[in-house]
Amino acid sequence: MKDVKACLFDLDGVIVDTAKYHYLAWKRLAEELGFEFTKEQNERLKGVSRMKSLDILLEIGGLSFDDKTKEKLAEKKNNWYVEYISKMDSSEILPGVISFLNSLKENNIKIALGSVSKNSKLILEKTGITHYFDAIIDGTKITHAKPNPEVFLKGAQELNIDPKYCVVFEDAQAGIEAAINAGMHSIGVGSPEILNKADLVIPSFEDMTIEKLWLV
Ligand code: B16
Ligand code: MG
Repeated sequence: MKDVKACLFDLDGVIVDTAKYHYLAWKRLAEELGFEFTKEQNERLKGVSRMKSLDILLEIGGLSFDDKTKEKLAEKKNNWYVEYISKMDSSEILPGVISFLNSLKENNIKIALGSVSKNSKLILEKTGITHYFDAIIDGTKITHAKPNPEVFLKGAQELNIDPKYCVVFEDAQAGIEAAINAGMHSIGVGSPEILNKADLVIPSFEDMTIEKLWLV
């Protein structure tokens, strides 16, 4: 599509690899609760909200708790996670991202964040890229998780751009579905097998150019 007016970016797995810090914090919680949590099992938590992630973790451990205890456990995990991401810096931005953001600016294409993470602003601040974003929609602004299109529709609304001129970058299947549900174009970042519903899949931003936006 030649007339792309905005690009909306997922955060974890697209701009930075915070999945490793989520994993460390969930693993620490699992160990405290007396069970093991593997890297393979962590795949199930990618792109999933914090409370839904906790439900999956507890299901893996064969445990169940009341809502109040679950809130406390999620808070404990989040405190550890925040401790890890507070040490992040610009070196953790995934390869090719900055150069692509710069070319969007040069081409007057708007930039928005569409992440379910409630810690998005802290991550953008620590990695020094907040100024690139014309709109930031994160977990604090939405009530429905992906594949619900809310996060991307709110982004387009804040930018005042029709969804049909928007392109979403996502690493999770649910995120690509959210883009489709929003009536937007999508580019998957990662494996074509997992992201088969996307209009185009790139292995990383090192392979991304403005011209590729015309292909979606
Ligand atoms: P928080 P994204 C998602 O970020 C992560 O992929 C997911 O693993 C995490 O549980 C979720 O954010 C919530 O994060 O606990 O920081 O609110 O991929 O939507 O950028
Ligand atoms: Mg993601």
